[in-house]
Amino acid sequence: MNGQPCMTEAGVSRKPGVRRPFEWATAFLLACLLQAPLAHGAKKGVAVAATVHVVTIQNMQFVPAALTVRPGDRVTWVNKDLVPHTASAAGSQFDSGVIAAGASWAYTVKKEGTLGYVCRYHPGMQATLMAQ
Ligand SMILES: [Cu+2]
Repeated sequence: MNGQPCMTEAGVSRKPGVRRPFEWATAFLLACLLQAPLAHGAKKGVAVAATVHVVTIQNMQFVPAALTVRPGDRVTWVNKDLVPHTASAAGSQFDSGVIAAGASWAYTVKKEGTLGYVCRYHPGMQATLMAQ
């Protein structure tokens, strides 16, 4: 019984002051929310959920050796070895050129499909990019 008047008082004393800014904020938010889908939805379409993936080149290996991505995703190869490597697609869809020791190279996946790639200097280094 004691608690109730207290809570009511707190509630009453808060509401008149706080309510108005809240309503303004709500109005602003609504305005933004209403505009955002129109502006973004129309333009972006496919590329909404683009992800950044990292393939580490270490100990003469691509890690992970098999990576699943989506068209629009970005893949960055980071060379952590002490020698240069490349990431060169078998069908020449992409080719990093030389990725120096400590350097990196990024590629944006264009379309669906499975791409095998190798290091041109070390043909034993093989990996796969699966875009689906
Ligand atoms: Cu290599």
